[in-house]
Amino acid sequence: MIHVFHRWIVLTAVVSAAALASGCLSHESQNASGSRFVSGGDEHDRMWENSLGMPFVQLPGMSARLCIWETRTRDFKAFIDATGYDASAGMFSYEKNYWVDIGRSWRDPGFNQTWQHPVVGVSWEDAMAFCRWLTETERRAGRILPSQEYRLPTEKEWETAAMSDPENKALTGNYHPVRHFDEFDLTSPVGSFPPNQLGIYDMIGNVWEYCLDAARPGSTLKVIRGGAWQNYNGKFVGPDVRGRCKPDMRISLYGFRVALAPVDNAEELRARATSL
Ligand SMILES: [Ca+2]
Repeated sequence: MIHVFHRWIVLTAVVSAAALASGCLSHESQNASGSRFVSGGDEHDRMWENSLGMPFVQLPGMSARLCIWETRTRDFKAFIDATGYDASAGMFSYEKNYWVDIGRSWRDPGFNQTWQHPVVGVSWEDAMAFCRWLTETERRAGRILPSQEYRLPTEKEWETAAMSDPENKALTGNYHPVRHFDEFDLTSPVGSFPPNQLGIYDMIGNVWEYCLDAARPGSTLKVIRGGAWQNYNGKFVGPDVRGRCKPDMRISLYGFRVALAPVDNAEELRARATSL
């Protein structure tokens, strides 16, 4: 049984004052390093890829599959191109030591992103809209069954993925640029760091990841997990770190990861999430 000690980080408005004060963005460009699959043996055999080239693995003991990558800019662009969905307004970006809304969006979050980087500056609601579109698209194409759907992972699913590898609890991932723990000053292309034992990447850092669940009983706030590229220690980044956010919040620290699961399972979990 996985024991998780949740460290709460309140991120209801933007981010904590400490996190804001600690941030320092540069504007260096980054090249896509290419993504690495787990290859060979059982790990490779149980990988499944959807129409956008998003690979999924089965979560042990659960009915859901989870994408091994955070959702990329290329994935979100496919959604925008197909639907005309407007995710352009109200995004907070880090400008000269302040988090402000100066009209940036996921396309231009204030630093260079390739199509292989995780999308940032999209809200929980945007992520849910992406999942609904992908579900409808792949059902029509026969890629998934009518009894399956894409959605955000529940916390239980996210924790199963993040905590599956005790050795991977160490702070190996993309986080704070000033401390130079890693080679990336900002976001990194998905899959740039070693995967955990399930073959899943970037559960630690890079971007905070939305979960399906409400932050607490009766709350409209949503759960975010794992920390992001700007965070720098165990208080703000790691597989057991938990934060909360408004569902319409857009900021260049937040992104998301997608699960594919049976509809019945999703409805049950969604009902549980909204009734908490
Ligand atoms: Ca992450």
